[in-house]
Amino acid sequence: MRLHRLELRRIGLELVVPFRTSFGTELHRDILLVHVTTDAGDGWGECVAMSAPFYSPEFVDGADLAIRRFLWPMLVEAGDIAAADVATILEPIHGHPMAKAALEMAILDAELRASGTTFHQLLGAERSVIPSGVSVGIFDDLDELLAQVQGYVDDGYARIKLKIEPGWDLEPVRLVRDLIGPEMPLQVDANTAYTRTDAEHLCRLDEFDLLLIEQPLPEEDLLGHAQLAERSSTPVCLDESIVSLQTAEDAIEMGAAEIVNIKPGRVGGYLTAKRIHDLCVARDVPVWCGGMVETGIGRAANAALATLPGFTLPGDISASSRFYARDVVTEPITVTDGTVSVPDAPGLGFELDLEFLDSITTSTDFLDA
Ligand code: SMG
Ligand code: MG
Repeated sequence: MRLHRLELRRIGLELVVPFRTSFGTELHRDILLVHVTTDAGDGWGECVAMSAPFYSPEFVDGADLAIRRFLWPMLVEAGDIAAADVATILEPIHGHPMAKAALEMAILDAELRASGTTFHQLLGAERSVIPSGVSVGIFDDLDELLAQVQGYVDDGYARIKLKIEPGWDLEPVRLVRDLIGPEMPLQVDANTAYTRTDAEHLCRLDEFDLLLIEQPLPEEDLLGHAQLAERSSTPVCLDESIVSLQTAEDAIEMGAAEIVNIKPGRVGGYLTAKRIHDLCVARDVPVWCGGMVETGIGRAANAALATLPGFTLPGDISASSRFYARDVVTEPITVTDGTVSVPDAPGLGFELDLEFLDSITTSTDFLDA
């Protein structure tokens, strides 16, 4: 297809509750949406870069600039392209996977809509529902944490993930395990907050029968994760460290990733995410789909991705209402009996609520091809 125009649209959304992790607190989201118009129709993508570079080096203003200055011009220059070509065309640009992923996503959405195909049909997956997990932030006090967790249990989520950091780990995990009982799947995510010297302390989490511990150490520290994986009976899962197919392969080879969290934005797009899935299946490494506090745009695509057979663990694909009072899509993501239904509309699976979208738009800019 030939690209005609790119719309860069920024929207502002408030979270229903502050979301605190080991690297900061999110209260308000400044989200970049990209909308491509092509000779075959149009499509939308959501950039998962956060406002500030605390989760990864990318941030929303930087992604916006990278798209304007480099990525969009390269795609235009390439002429007649398919979604499957995007990653290769953009390969000369180092980094910026979230910016690249947003563009690939919009082009993929346009391509699928044009052919009347759903994303999960393209993937060839057979499930129509996927298990839904919820990610729970850090709180000032334990009672507040327990009240939130109880609320999510009542909502029917299939698994709970607790954010941890030094000083907020063994005690909250113990109390939540007591609250939810021994059967309910529970996991933790440190977002790189520990160091190798904490290995002995982290092994004390073993008694809580966790599904996994996610990214305890800095993203570059593959060896430290491999050493921890040797010592601890809780499986070590990598999130921030997995930035490409290559890093996934190396981490698995080194024993640093017993489980992989796949986030399409972090690896440069949904098509690379699928390749990482395939690699993990071949290596017998379980995967699950991570979340970046997406709107229903990103969540719809994530739900389709998670229908692939290697996604054997519940993902961070919670209901729209987990973070947002109102979603930008006409059919918000909902959780029923611990599952999310995979959207069935052509394209990535969402329809936008344009009236609402306009009301939360903070800026719009157009780039012609
Ligand atoms: O989208 O449900 C969600 C949030 C899941 O915890 C989540 N994401 O490290 O996995 C992670 C974090 C990254 C974003 S935190 C602002
Ligand atoms: Mg994580």
